[in-house]
Amino acid sequence: MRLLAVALVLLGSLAATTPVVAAPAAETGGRHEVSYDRYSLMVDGERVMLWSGEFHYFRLPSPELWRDILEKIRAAGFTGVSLYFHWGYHSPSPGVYDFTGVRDVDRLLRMADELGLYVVARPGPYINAETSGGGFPAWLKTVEGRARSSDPGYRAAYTEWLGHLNPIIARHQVSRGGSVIAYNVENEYAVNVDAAYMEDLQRQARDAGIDVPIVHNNCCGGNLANWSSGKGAVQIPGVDDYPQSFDCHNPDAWGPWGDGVTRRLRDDAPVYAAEYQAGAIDLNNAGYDKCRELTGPSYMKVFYKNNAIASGATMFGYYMTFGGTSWGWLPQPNDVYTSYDYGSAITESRQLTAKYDEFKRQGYFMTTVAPLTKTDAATAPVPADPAVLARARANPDTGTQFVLVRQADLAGAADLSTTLDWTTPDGRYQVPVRVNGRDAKILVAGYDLGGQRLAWSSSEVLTHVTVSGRDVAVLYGRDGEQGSTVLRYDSAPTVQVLDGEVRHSYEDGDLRLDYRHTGLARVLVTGGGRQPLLLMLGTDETAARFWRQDTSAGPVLVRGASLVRSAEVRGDRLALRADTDRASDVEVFAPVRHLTVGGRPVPVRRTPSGSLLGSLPGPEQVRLPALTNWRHRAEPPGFDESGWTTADKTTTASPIKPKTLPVLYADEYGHHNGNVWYRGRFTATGAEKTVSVNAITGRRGIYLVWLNGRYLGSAPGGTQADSEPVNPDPGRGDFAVPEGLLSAGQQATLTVLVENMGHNDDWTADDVRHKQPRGLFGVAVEGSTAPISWQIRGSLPTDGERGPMNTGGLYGERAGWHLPGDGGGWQNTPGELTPGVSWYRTTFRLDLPRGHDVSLGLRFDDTTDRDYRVLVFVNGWNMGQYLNGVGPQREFVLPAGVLRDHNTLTFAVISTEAAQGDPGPVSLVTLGNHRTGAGADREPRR
Ligand code: IPT
Repeated sequence: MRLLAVALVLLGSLAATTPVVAAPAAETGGRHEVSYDRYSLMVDGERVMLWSGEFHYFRLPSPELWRDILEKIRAAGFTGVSLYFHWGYHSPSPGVYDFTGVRDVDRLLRMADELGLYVVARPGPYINAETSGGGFPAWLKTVEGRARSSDPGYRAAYTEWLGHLNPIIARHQVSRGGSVIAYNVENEYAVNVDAAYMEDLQRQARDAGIDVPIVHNNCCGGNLANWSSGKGAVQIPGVDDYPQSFDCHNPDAWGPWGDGVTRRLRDDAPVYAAEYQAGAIDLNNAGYDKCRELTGPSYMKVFYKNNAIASGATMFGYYMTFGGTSWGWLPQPNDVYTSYDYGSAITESRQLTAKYDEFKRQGYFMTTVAPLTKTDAATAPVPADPAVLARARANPDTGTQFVLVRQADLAGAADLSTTLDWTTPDGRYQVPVRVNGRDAKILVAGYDLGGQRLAWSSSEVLTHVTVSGRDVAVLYGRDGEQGSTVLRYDSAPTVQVLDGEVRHSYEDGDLRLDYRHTGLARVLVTGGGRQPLLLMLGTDETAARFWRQDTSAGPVLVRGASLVRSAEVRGDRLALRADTDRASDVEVFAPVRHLTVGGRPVPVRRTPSGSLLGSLPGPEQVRLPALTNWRHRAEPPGFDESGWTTADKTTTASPIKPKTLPVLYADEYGHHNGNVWYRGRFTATGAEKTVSVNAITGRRGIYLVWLNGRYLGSAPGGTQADSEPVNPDPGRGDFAVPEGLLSAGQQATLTVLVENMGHNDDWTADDVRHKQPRGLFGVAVEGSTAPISWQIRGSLPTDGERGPMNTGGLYGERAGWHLPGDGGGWQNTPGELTPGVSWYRTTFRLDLPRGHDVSLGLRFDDTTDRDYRVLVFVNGWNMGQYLNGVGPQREFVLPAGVLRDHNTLTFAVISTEAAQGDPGPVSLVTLGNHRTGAGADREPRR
């Protein structure tokens, strides 16, 4: 009986830890085995804390800057990135796929490999992500069969996509020497679920050689399908959690959507916080700074730490870590506008924020303290004050304990101080703790910190490294708060306080340090039967000035610089690639005697701390040109050119049928992005009274109407974002026919310009939402029964290197007016705003300091009373749409790569009215300026 039980337990644990991949040993060159159990993922049997940040390559059309973002993510202590892949971004039309240039995801995965960042690959086919169609190509709207199901029409379509993408992902798996450690099928597939479809996605992945664990991000808890068991189940089901919701107008909110504790969904797999809120979409036009406040450091402290200890999760994906730009026609218009900054830790202009610092504090801890990768819930020490809540986990092998302290009332605002009666692995202690409102701490006890034994500390651990046989550790606490740390020694060690005020005492093997957190205190402990320890005791701020980087000689610490991208030990020299946004000290804790930064030697001296200290120059000033010499050109409203397509379809795959025939949905005629021109001809009777138009554009879209060349007016387009009830009369506009404009028997020409702001997503997996049309939905001329014969002219399928989502169907776009190169026809006379489309352009030269990373934006400063909108083209790249007087966005980030030394800036301006003057004033602005080591020699990690 007993034997059997033991055997079963063994079997159970074997099954759970059996590698998912059994790479033959002979072939392993750079290959590694990925496995997992209920605690964590493992690579070659070693536990991994997958602390990853979400990044969307498609929101940064500049591959060289992908590396910048990935380096910033890694430098914050993340061990991984979570990457959506966007089907529609790669596929202009059925059967056509492009993985080159800004769509070169092989290059993206290569970068992650080189940087040693694990990747959770998330290829959809559906991704949501507030992008047009939720990542579906718009041509899918014309495919029969319900999307996100096993319907054959849809299956054929996504089989194409996965057929292209899966092999790319497969060759970058950890099991093949790359860094893809998990594969995410579908996205929050929780309603209208179809298990056969989930199975097929997994089968296709396996058939393509995907052998890493398959995961899913389950939505919203509750009783929705979560794919943890039964048909279609995945190996590691995760949970998406957005406890702060998305109301950025209310940045003081505190968990309106719950306490964000990630549920365990399977006993044999790690707890996976697949998408954990790290910012917010700006649903209600509050501006992203407010979203950054809503999800700021206090929220991160309380919710992230609470979750880590309450759930024991070891797999995390923070959504978003860098949001980026929904350039071109990438936005899903019902939720977002051009900027997808997301209030994230790294801004849209690639700047590091206070949230980045908090990520770093938590990330360094999570990824330094290895016992965190295997913990069970444990009995927590009892705080003397019940208003303080303690929660604990412990590592069953090392005994190390992790105690979360926060206020029992999650929203509590008092400043509480109390004592924990804490039975640690090293004895029972009365540990003083303080938890202010909206703060939380994870305290550690019984931890082998390098060569030291940390009995407990009321300060938090940032990180520690061992340099030349000496431990260097950084602990921190809130500025002004008391802290105590107890370390164990065989005999009384020698304690030297090098900096700050730290009291120390030794009794029964315990070295106790007491101090107030302020600045950066330094204590050197030698003797006592252990290797030396340099202990630095900082505040949130001073702790965040440290950078930890791995080198071939082990991890090193750097203090100072605004970013340390990488570090390499070469003989007795440390080579850093680092940035500065001001002149600053640089201090390194590394087994070296010399320092170079960005390839240049930096004079250093040895400090009493045993570190090397030098100084780094700040950046030079940036001078930007004024934008002058604008030229102008009117777009012909297309009343009489030829080459239009006849629009005469009478059926559509969309479940939403048009109000009048023919079907005028732009997608039916292959025009999937941007503006579309329509021309309808009919024989007039002279009795026409009103032209009634229905057009669907998505939120904030408009359409303009002309009759026989006379401008009749404009109206907001419909959105139809909701599935139920379907609005029968979307985007309705009634335009009076001017007296005498039409005469009996003569041909009348109705011209309509309809904006397509992007496609609905398919969150509800029911087609009613995502197959909602764009373009004209119905047209009726009151007082006439004459048939209207329609023609349409819209976007070309793709704009070469800029891809399928860059360019719409304006006349000027089709003619290439948005592209660099003059082409003739531009006038020096300033343009007035006239109803319809007019084009403006200028050129400018940038002379930015070399060796600097300057982030630039374009700023609109007009008053908001005139009704116009601007498509911003930089060297042909559509960097977004400025809506004068609508929404909060006035600045558009222009990434290097799109920007060059010589630039052509072109505006397509759509105005609904005649108004004085052009869209002025517009200027270039500096959004960040760093002297950078980005371009210095890099050395691949693996
Ligand atoms: C979750 C999606 O998975 C993700 O793609 C993105 O849309 C995110 O939300 C919001 O930015 S959906 C969840 C909020 C129900």
